[in-house]
Amino acid sequence: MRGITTNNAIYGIDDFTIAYAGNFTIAGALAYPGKQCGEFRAIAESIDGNGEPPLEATLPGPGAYSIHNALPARKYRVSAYRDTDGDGVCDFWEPQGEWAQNPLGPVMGDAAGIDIDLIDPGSPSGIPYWWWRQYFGSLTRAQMDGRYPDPASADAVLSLSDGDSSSLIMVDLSQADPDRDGMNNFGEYVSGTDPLDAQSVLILKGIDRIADGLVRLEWYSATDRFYSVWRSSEFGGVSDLLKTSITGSPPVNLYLDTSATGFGPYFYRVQVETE
Ligand SMILES: [Ca+2]
Ligand SMILES: [Ca+2]
Repeated sequence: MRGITTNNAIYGIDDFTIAYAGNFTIAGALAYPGKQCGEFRAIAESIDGNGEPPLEATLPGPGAYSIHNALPARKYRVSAYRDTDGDGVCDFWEPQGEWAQNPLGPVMGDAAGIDIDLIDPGSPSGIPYWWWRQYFGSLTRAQMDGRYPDPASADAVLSLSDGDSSSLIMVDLSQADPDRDGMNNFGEYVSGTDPLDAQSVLILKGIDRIADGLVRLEWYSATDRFYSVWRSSEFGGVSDLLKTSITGSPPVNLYLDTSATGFGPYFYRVQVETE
Protein backbone atom coordinates (compact mmCIF):
# COMPACT_ATOMS: atom_id res chain seq x y z
CA MET A 1 0.00 0.00 0.00
CA ARG A 2 1.17 3.51 -0.75
CA GLY A 3 0.15 6.41 1.46
CA ILE A 4 -0.32 10.15 1.42
CA THR A 5 0.27 11.89 4.74
CA THR A 6 -1.35 15.21 5.54
CA ASN A 7 -1.08 17.14 8.77
CA ASN A 8 -3.82 15.23 10.55
CA ALA A 9 -4.58 12.11 8.54
CA ILE A 10 -3.18 9.40 6.36
CA TYR A 11 -4.83 8.37 3.10
CA GLY A 12 -3.78 4.92 1.95
CA ILE A 13 -4.00 3.97 -1.70
CA ASP A 14 -3.85 0.44 -2.99
CA ASP A 15 -4.72 -0.96 -6.38
CA PHE A 16 -8.47 -0.90 -5.82
CA THR A 17 -9.43 1.41 -2.96
CA ILE A 18 -8.60 4.61 -1.18
CA ALA A 19 -8.82 4.25 2.60
CA TYR A 20 -8.88 6.99 5.21
CA ALA A 21 -7.07 6.32 8.49
CA GLY A 22 -8.82 8.07 11.38
CA ASN A 23 -7.71 8.56 14.96
CA PHE A 24 -6.33 5.42 16.47
CA THR A 25 -5.81 3.64 19.78
CA ILE A 26 -2.46 2.73 21.36
CA ALA A 27 -2.76 -0.39 23.48
CA GLY A 28 -0.44 -2.64 25.40
CA ALA A 29 0.43 -3.85 28.87
CA LEU A 30 2.36 -2.27 31.75
CA ALA A 31 4.50 -4.53 33.94
CA TYR A 32 6.23 -3.66 37.20
CA PRO A 33 7.79 -6.17 39.62
CA GLY A 34 8.73 -3.67 42.34
CA LYS A 35 7.26 -2.51 45.63
CA GLN A 36 6.13 1.05 45.03
CA CYS A 37 2.37 1.68 45.01
CA GLY A 38 0.07 4.10 43.19
CA GLU A 39 -1.83 4.61 39.98
CA PHE A 40 -0.21 3.74 36.65
CA ARG A 41 -0.18 6.32 33.89
CA ALA A 42 0.55 5.56 30.25
CA ILE A 43 1.39 8.59 28.11
CA ALA A 44 1.65 9.23 24.40
CA GLU A 45 3.47 12.47 23.56
CA SER A 46 3.41 13.76 20.01
CA ILE A 47 6.98 14.51 18.97
CA ASP A 48 6.28 16.08 15.61
CA GLY A 49 2.85 17.64 16.06
CA ASN A 50 1.56 21.07 16.80
CA GLY A 51 2.08 21.05 20.54
CA GLU A 52 -1.00 19.02 21.40
CA PRO A 53 -1.20 18.00 25.07
CA PRO A 54 -0.04 14.43 25.81
CA LEU A 55 -2.64 11.68 25.66
CA GLU A 56 -2.97 9.65 28.85
CA ALA A 57 -4.55 6.54 30.24
CA THR A 58 -4.65 5.65 33.92
CA LEU A 59 -5.06 2.25 35.52
CA PRO A 60 -5.00 1.11 39.14
CA GLY A 61 -2.45 -1.67 38.76
CA PRO A 62 -0.22 -3.39 36.24
CA GLY A 63 -2.00 -4.76 33.18
CA ALA A 64 -3.62 -3.67 29.93
CA TYR A 65 -3.95 -0.02 28.95
CA SER A 66 -5.52 1.84 26.01
CA ILE A 67 -4.79 5.40 24.92
CA HIS A 68 -7.45 6.71 22.55
CA ASN A 69 -7.65 9.45 19.92
CA ALA A 70 -4.04 9.41 18.73
CA LEU A 71 -3.66 11.20 15.41
CA PRO A 72 -2.53 9.02 12.50
CA ALA A 73 -0.11 11.54 11.02
CA ARG A 74 1.93 11.83 14.21
CA LYS A 75 4.88 10.11 15.76
CA TYR A 76 4.45 9.38 19.45
CA ARG A 77 6.82 8.69 22.30
CA VAL A 78 4.97 6.19 24.47
CA SER A 79 6.01 5.96 28.11
CA ALA A 80 4.55 5.07 31.49
CA TYR A 81 5.13 5.63 35.19
CA ARG A 82 3.58 4.80 38.51
CA ASP A 83 2.47 7.97 40.27
CA THR A 84 3.38 7.07 43.86
CA ASP A 85 2.57 10.52 45.28
CA GLY A 86 -0.50 11.08 43.11
CA ASP A 87 0.61 14.48 41.79
CA GLY A 88 0.22 13.68 38.08
CA VAL A 89 3.95 14.20 37.47
CA CYS A 90 6.61 11.56 36.81
CA ASP A 91 9.06 12.12 39.68
CA PHE A 92 12.62 10.81 39.61
CA TRP A 93 12.04 8.09 42.21
CA GLU A 94 8.87 6.73 40.62
CA PRO A 95 8.76 3.49 38.60
CA GLN A 96 9.04 4.40 34.94
CA GLY A 97 9.81 3.14 31.48
CA GLU A 98 9.14 3.67 27.81
CA TRP A 99 8.27 1.54 24.83
CA ALA A 100 11.57 0.01 23.67
CA GLN A 101 10.89 0.78 20.00
CA ASN A 102 9.92 4.45 20.35
CA PRO A 103 8.79 6.42 18.44
CA LEU A 104 5.49 4.94 17.31
CA GLY A 105 3.96 5.93 13.99
CA PRO A 106 2.75 7.23 11.73
CA VAL A 107 0.43 4.24 11.58
CA MET A 108 -2.61 3.04 9.69
CA GLY A 109 -5.06 1.69 12.25
CA ASP A 110 -4.78 0.83 15.93
CA ALA A 111 -1.41 -0.03 17.50
CA ALA A 112 -1.40 -3.04 19.81
CA GLY A 113 1.36 -4.72 21.79
CA ILE A 114 2.95 -1.45 22.90
CA ASP A 115 4.17 -3.07 26.11
CA ILE A 116 6.26 -1.24 28.70
CA ASP A 117 8.31 -2.60 31.60
CA LEU A 118 8.63 -0.15 34.49
CA ILE A 119 11.72 -0.16 36.70
CA ASP A 120 12.71 1.57 39.94
CA PRO A 121 15.30 4.26 39.11
CA GLY A 122 18.26 4.39 41.46
CA SER A 123 21.59 5.91 42.37
CA PRO A 124 24.91 4.57 40.97
CA SER A 125 25.45 2.58 44.18
CA GLY A 126 22.52 0.36 43.21
CA ILE A 127 20.15 1.64 45.88
CA PRO A 128 16.81 2.70 44.38
CA TYR A 129 15.67 6.26 44.98
CA TRP A 130 12.47 5.09 46.70
CA TRP A 131 14.61 3.58 49.46
CA TRP A 132 16.50 6.82 50.04
CA ARG A 133 13.20 8.71 50.20
CA GLN A 134 11.68 6.25 52.63
CA TYR A 135 14.46 6.69 55.18
CA PHE A 136 16.14 9.99 54.25
CA GLY A 137 13.27 12.02 52.87
CA SER A 138 15.11 15.34 52.98
CA LEU A 139 18.00 14.28 50.73
CA THR A 140 18.39 15.75 47.29
CA ARG A 141 18.88 13.49 44.31
CA ALA A 142 22.55 14.56 44.10
CA GLN A 143 23.07 13.45 47.69
CA MET A 144 21.40 10.12 46.96
CA ASP A 145 23.80 9.72 44.04
CA GLY A 146 26.75 9.94 46.43
CA ARG A 147 27.65 13.58 46.82
CA TYR A 148 27.27 13.65 50.56
CA PRO A 149 29.29 14.87 53.57
CA ASP A 150 31.61 12.70 55.63
CA PRO A 151 29.62 10.01 57.48
CA ALA A 152 31.52 10.86 60.68
CA SER A 153 29.24 13.88 60.88
CA ALA A 154 26.23 12.11 59.38
CA ASP A 155 23.91 12.83 62.30
CA ALA A 156 24.60 16.53 62.07
CA VAL A 157 24.31 16.83 58.31
CA LEU A 158 21.10 14.90 57.76
CA SER A 159 19.27 18.18 58.06
CA LEU A 160 21.68 20.25 55.97
CA SER A 161 20.60 21.56 52.63
CA ASP A 162 22.65 20.75 49.55
CA GLY A 163 24.35 24.15 49.59
CA ASP A 164 25.43 23.95 53.22
CA SER A 165 27.56 20.88 52.65
CA SER A 166 29.94 22.27 50.03
CA SER A 167 32.85 22.72 52.43
CA LEU A 168 32.66 19.22 53.89
CA ILE A 169 34.40 16.09 52.68
CA MET A 170 32.05 14.43 50.24
CA VAL A 171 31.63 10.67 50.28
CA ASP A 172 29.40 7.99 48.84
CA LEU A 173 26.36 7.96 51.12
CA SER A 174 25.77 4.29 50.37
CA GLN A 175 28.93 3.61 52.44
CA ALA A 176 27.84 5.76 55.40
CA ASP A 177 26.48 4.28 58.61
CA PRO A 178 24.31 6.99 60.19
CA ASP A 179 22.90 4.75 62.94
CA ARG A 180 26.39 3.39 63.71
CA ASP A 181 25.32 -0.23 63.93
CA GLY A 182 28.28 -1.43 61.88
CA MET A 183 26.32 -1.92 58.68
CA ASN A 184 26.47 0.74 55.97
CA ASN A 185 23.45 1.98 54.05
CA PHE A 186 24.02 -0.38 51.14
CA GLY A 187 24.10 -3.30 53.56
CA GLU A 188 20.95 -2.06 55.25
CA TYR A 189 19.19 -1.81 51.89
CA VAL A 190 20.22 -5.33 50.86
CA SER A 191 19.28 -6.69 54.30
CA GLY A 192 15.92 -4.94 54.37
CA THR A 193 16.79 -3.25 57.66
CA ASP A 194 16.26 0.31 58.89
CA PRO A 195 19.40 2.47 58.33
CA LEU A 196 18.35 4.88 61.07
CA ASP A 197 17.70 2.26 63.76
CA ALA A 198 20.74 0.60 65.33
CA GLN A 199 18.48 -2.21 66.59
CA SER A 200 17.52 -3.05 63.03
CA VAL A 201 20.55 -4.76 61.51
CA LEU A 202 21.50 -8.16 60.14
CA ILE A 203 23.39 -9.54 63.11
CA LEU A 204 23.58 -12.85 64.94
CA LYS A 205 21.43 -12.53 68.05
CA GLY A 206 22.63 -15.75 69.61
CA ILE A 207 24.65 -18.94 69.08
CA ASP A 208 23.86 -21.69 71.58
CA ARG A 209 25.27 -25.20 71.81
CA ILE A 210 22.20 -27.08 73.00
CA ALA A 211 23.69 -30.58 72.93
CA ASP A 212 26.51 -32.42 71.24
CA GLY A 213 26.02 -31.95 67.53
CA LEU A 214 23.22 -29.41 67.98
CA VAL A 215 23.78 -25.66 67.70
CA ARG A 216 21.00 -23.08 67.56
CA LEU A 217 21.52 -19.83 65.63
CA GLU A 218 19.25 -16.79 65.89
CA TRP A 219 19.51 -13.62 63.87
CA TYR A 220 17.49 -10.45 63.33
CA SER A 221 15.72 -10.77 60.00
CA ALA A 222 13.46 -8.85 57.64
CA THR A 223 10.48 -9.59 55.40
CA ASP A 224 10.97 -10.26 51.69
CA ARG A 225 14.48 -11.56 52.33
CA PHE A 226 16.16 -14.95 52.11
CA TYR A 227 19.20 -16.09 54.06
CA SER A 228 22.05 -18.58 53.82
CA VAL A 229 23.92 -20.10 56.75
CA TRP A 230 27.64 -20.95 56.41
CA ARG A 231 29.98 -22.76 58.78
CA SER A 232 33.73 -22.89 58.99
CA SER A 233 36.18 -24.70 61.25
CA GLU A 234 38.52 -21.72 61.44
CA PHE A 235 37.84 -18.00 61.63
CA GLY A 236 37.90 -16.50 58.16
CA GLY A 237 38.55 -19.93 56.65
CA VAL A 238 36.73 -21.76 53.87
CA SER A 239 33.06 -22.05 54.74
CA ASP A 240 30.59 -24.83 54.08
CA LEU A 241 27.09 -23.87 53.00
CA LEU A 242 24.71 -25.47 55.49
CA LYS A 243 21.41 -24.11 54.27
CA THR A 244 20.19 -21.68 51.62
CA SER A 245 16.92 -19.90 50.74
CA ILE A 246 15.76 -19.56 54.35
CA THR A 247 12.70 -17.33 54.32
CA GLY A 248 12.89 -14.29 56.58
CA SER A 249 10.45 -14.45 59.51
CA PRO A 250 11.04 -11.23 61.45
CA PRO A 251 11.94 -10.16 63.97
CA VAL A 252 14.15 -13.22 64.53
CA ASN A 253 15.01 -16.26 62.43
CA LEU A 254 16.06 -19.56 63.96
CA TYR A 255 18.28 -22.29 62.48
CA LEU A 256 19.36 -25.55 64.06
CA ASP A 257 22.69 -27.00 62.94
CA THR A 258 22.37 -30.72 63.64
CA SER A 259 25.82 -31.67 62.41
CA ALA A 260 28.06 -29.68 64.78
CA THR A 261 29.56 -32.78 66.41
CA GLY A 262 32.74 -32.93 68.44
CA PHE A 263 34.58 -30.01 69.90
CA GLY A 264 34.77 -27.81 66.84
CA PRO A 265 35.45 -24.99 66.91
CA TYR A 266 32.71 -23.83 64.58
CA PHE A 267 32.35 -20.37 63.12
CA TYR A 268 29.03 -19.31 61.60
CA ARG A 269 28.06 -16.73 59.07
CA VAL A 270 24.53 -15.68 58.11
CA GLN A 271 24.27 -14.05 54.72
CA VAL A 272 21.34 -12.26 53.11
CA GLU A 273 20.86 -13.42 49.55
CA THR A 274 20.85 -10.73 46.89
CA GLU A 275 18.27 -10.81 44.13
CA1 LIG B 1 4.41 11.75 40.95
CA1 LIG C 1 23.71 1.25 59.71
